[in-house]
Amino acid sequence: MESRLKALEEKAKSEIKKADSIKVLEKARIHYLGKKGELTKILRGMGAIDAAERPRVGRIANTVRENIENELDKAMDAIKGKELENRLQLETIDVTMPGKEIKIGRRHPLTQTMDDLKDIFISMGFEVAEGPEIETVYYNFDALNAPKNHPSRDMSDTFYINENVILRTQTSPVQVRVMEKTKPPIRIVSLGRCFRNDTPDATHSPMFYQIEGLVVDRGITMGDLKGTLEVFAKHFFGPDTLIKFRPHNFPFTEPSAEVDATCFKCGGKGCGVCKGSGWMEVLGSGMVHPNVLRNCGIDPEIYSGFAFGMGIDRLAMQKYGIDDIRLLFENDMRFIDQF
Ligand code: 2NM
Repeated sequence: MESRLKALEEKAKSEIKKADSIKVLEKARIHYLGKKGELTKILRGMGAIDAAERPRVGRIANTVRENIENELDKAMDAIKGKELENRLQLETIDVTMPGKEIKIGRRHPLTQTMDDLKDIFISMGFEVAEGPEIETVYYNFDALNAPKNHPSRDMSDTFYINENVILRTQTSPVQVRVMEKTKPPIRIVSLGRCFRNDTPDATHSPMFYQIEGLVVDRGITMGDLKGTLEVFAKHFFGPDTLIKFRPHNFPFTEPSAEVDATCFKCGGKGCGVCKGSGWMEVLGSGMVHPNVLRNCGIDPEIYSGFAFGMGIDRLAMQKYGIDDIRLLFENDMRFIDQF
């Protein structure tokens, strides 16, 4: 029995030495020392040997068990150390490697322009009003004093959903809605999408952005209009900007004027942006027509007002030197990333 125990110890030790994983070691532990393992099998034969011999053989058996356990623990430590080393090697981070670029979004040039416009007009005491993009013919045309035969009302110019419902062609219906339910003083700007049945080219898009402003109170004059637009132009295009009024005609204002600003690029000397004239056409404006006030329940004998409107796309194009409106709506990151 003694020799069988010694042989078992040698066999176990050599097997443990060859083990290269924790799993193999666990198997060996069960195989040699487990409840139904090799050592137990040998010890079952204890009954057959001399009672006097038993304590000695028992001690040898214990030593064999301890020796095998020690070998197993040593081997386990070694393998764990090696596995840790391997993992450290595999998971090493090279801090000198260039990092992965995380793309951060930015505001679209139109959004930037709208935020600038809102800041300027809010600083002058205006509030921002909103309204639907799908409008009725009444709010888009009739209430604004547009005659029934006005060319802008034609199917070829405006997107009709049905006889009475259209995609708004300007944001003035928002002003009408505010005037209907607000007693003056009124000071609002409305910004948003508008739609016209235009074939896209460098300067036309069937969907575009407008900002319109409206002030209604007692004693509002063309002087207030001019002062307001001058402050706007200096803030938006630069402090040396001058503006000039040219007579024009709109159904919703009387008198009406188009407004030019000195070219922000050349300051009025004449350049490519202003096509040599020194001036850029920037907006339309006028004194709100008495019929429009009346349509909205405001007495034109007591109140007067001014209004103006401009294309936000055009302003953004002038400011950022963009020569094709379609670029604004293609969502090409190579373009948008430049602003
Ligand atoms: C423009 C030009 C001139 C305008 C008029 C009104 C309203 F509702 F008060 F009648 N809102 N916006 C207006 C006036 C718009 O856009 C070129």
